[in-house]
Amino acid sequence: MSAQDAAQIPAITKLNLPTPEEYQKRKVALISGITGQDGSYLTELLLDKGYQVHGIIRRSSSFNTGRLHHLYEDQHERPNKFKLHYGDLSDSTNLVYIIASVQPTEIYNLGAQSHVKVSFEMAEYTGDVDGLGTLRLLDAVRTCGLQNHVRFYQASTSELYGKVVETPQSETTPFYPRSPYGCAKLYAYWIVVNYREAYGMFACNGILFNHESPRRGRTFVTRKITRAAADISLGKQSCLYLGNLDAQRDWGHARDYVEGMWLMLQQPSASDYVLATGETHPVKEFVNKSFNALGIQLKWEGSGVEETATNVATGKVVVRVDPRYFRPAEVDLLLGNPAKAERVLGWKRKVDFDSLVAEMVEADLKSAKSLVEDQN
Ligand code: NDP
Ligand code: GDR
Repeated sequence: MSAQDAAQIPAITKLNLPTPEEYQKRKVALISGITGQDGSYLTELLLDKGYQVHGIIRRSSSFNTGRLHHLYEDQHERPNKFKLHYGDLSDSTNLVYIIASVQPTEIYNLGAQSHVKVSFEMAEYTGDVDGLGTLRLLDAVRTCGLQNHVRFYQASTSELYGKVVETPQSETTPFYPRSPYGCAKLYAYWIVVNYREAYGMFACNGILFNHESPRRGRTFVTRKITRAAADISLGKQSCLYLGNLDAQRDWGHARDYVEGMWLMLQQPSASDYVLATGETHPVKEFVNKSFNALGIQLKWEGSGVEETATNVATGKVVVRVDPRYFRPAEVDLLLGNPAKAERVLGWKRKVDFDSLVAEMVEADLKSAKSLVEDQN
């Protein structure tokens, strides 16, 4: 048996496929995690580029398509361009069914339990969805006989670096994850590399450093800060409680990063790339900049769990530390080196740290004001 024969598993769905080159001429994307921050920006990008976009959404008793609302309405005008399918990364049969019916040319695996702190409380679930979920999606591609036809993007993460081994962190920096989330994503990273090497799949890891936006989930630190700062400036909230203020992150804008994801799948061959800004900032700096953007100057006092920030104008304490938000193991410092992506993909982030903070604060102030108006 040749190595190529050994790599084949029987395709349960007999598709009448053209050659990979012919197949790739169609532009059909399938996105897991389409309802998340990155999913919504990526959908906009791909629709603008003329793709037909399919997304996997979870059934929920509450509304989970808010970030897609503006695109979904458009669907009535372009019904063949954008379609959502119920599914879950824990359900293999469902993934096979979706891939067989959509026949995507590109798959973006963005679906994940993506909160690091939550992963300590839901470790097994996070391992199942973030780690094994990636395997299920890759195997669904093979089961459909599409392993030579589909291009696959995996949402890998700077959390793989975890404990600081070297900075700046690049594609060659050793991994040392520090959470169940990081460990699950480590499995996903390597299974992507393995399927590329074993089966010749066009599969890429984008090792993305933190990226934020006004659409960022509300429990991640940046959005938690900008929302609270806006509410405090309007007198709707008195104090913001945070965990580790000294952690340093390399924060970029999500819209810039989804462009890098797409670029990775347009290359002649598959590889792994870091996307980062090359700058790092402590959480405390994000707090200061957010309040400053609203005209509030802070005075910091104390240290550790006793540390507080007072609004200089009012004398009121507006930021306190709550150990509830500390993690059992922390990632102290992330600083990425995006040189490979800049050189090979021609990718460069456009939005800098100050503009990111300003955009997020402005958006949260606007929505806080409109809520106040609605209540009046
Ligand atoms: P979000 O948390 O905003 O979105 C996560 C998405 O995954 C949501 O659509 C969510 O659905 C979906 N999801 C969760 N569980 C499942 C499941 N069991 N099956 C299918 N879908 C599921 O994350 P981001 O958009 O910020 O990040 C996108 C990806 O990139 C994630 O994999 C994340 O781990 C990774 N990443 C993010 C970085 C960042 O800074 N944002 C940096 C590096 C990597 P629902 O809306 O129903 O909850
Ligand atoms: P992170 O993002 O863990 O880097 O993962 P998060 O915004 O949650 O934390 C960043 C840093 O801020 C510290 N922190 C707090 N964090 C939260 N969420 N809430 C707080 O109150 C708080 N106070 C301080 C944290 O300890 C941490 O050091 C994000 C996610 O998007 C992952 O999916 C992604 O893989 C990585 O970024 C890259």
